[in-house]
Amino acid sequence: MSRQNPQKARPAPHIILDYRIYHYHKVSSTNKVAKKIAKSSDEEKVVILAETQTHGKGRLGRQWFSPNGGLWLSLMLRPQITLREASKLTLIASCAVARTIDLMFGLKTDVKWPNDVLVNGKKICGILTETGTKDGSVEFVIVGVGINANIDMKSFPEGLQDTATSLKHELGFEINRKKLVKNFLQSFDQRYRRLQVGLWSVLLQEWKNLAIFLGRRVEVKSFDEVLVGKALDIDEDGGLIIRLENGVLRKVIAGDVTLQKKV
Ligand code: BT5
Repeated sequence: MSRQNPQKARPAPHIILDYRIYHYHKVSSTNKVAKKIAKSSDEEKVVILAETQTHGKGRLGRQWFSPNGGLWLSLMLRPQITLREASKLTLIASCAVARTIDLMFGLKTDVKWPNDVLVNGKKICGILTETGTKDGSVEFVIVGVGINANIDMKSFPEGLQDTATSLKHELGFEINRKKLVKNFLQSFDQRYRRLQVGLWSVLLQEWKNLAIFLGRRVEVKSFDEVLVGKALDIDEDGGLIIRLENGVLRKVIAGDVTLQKKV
């Protein structure tokens, strides 16, 4: 993959479909760079790609480990959606990553609500969707996608050794990241276009088909609450519906899901 040196001005873009891709050597966070562009221009379908991030972000202020060899990118889009619908972009991006990994490498992938793609039960990709609003309407959406591509297991911090994996580790060889970007963008764009023409229910069904935790007993940490119950469904807004042990149904809009062993 060709590299751009760090520089203040934007590097020359590569074009894939109608996305303009700006490839940086090192940034703090691709989401942060994409957000700056969103706020200072009326461009859209901009992709910020970086070889490494010094302050890669997860949800809720968590850190995202982003060494060389991974695929760290953010899509900046201006969809006609409400704030409540922004999570739909996380779900379609997860499907696009899962299908791309499956088609390119034959690896079986699962998705975990709300923003993970797993291989062999371990996190290979995380997605961070952020929105910018003006007068209550969505002005832009940043979909940040981190895929552990050519990363050696031994380079992951100790805390991630048991929960994370990489394509290199699963396959035993280094993959072509340029092809991965291209295939992911094609896959994402196909779904993004379907979303824009009202095919959300088809897209949601695709995501559900990849979600192995549905129908299983889960623990959900949501804000200050810990809920245990059966993960029943994902509703039209992308919220998780669980049936608690006392039979009560609850909808969760944000949180972390862990599969429980006992049924
Ligand atoms: C996420 O958050 O999974 C969202 C990750 C989004 C990263 C992309 S990279 C490009 C773009 N630019 C950014 O700055 N971010 C996006 P969350 O569900 O909160 O998970 C975060 C947790 O995952 C951390 O607290 C760690 O436990 C774990 N983690 C950190 N780095 C990881 C990695 N490389 N692989 C797997 N797990 C990781």
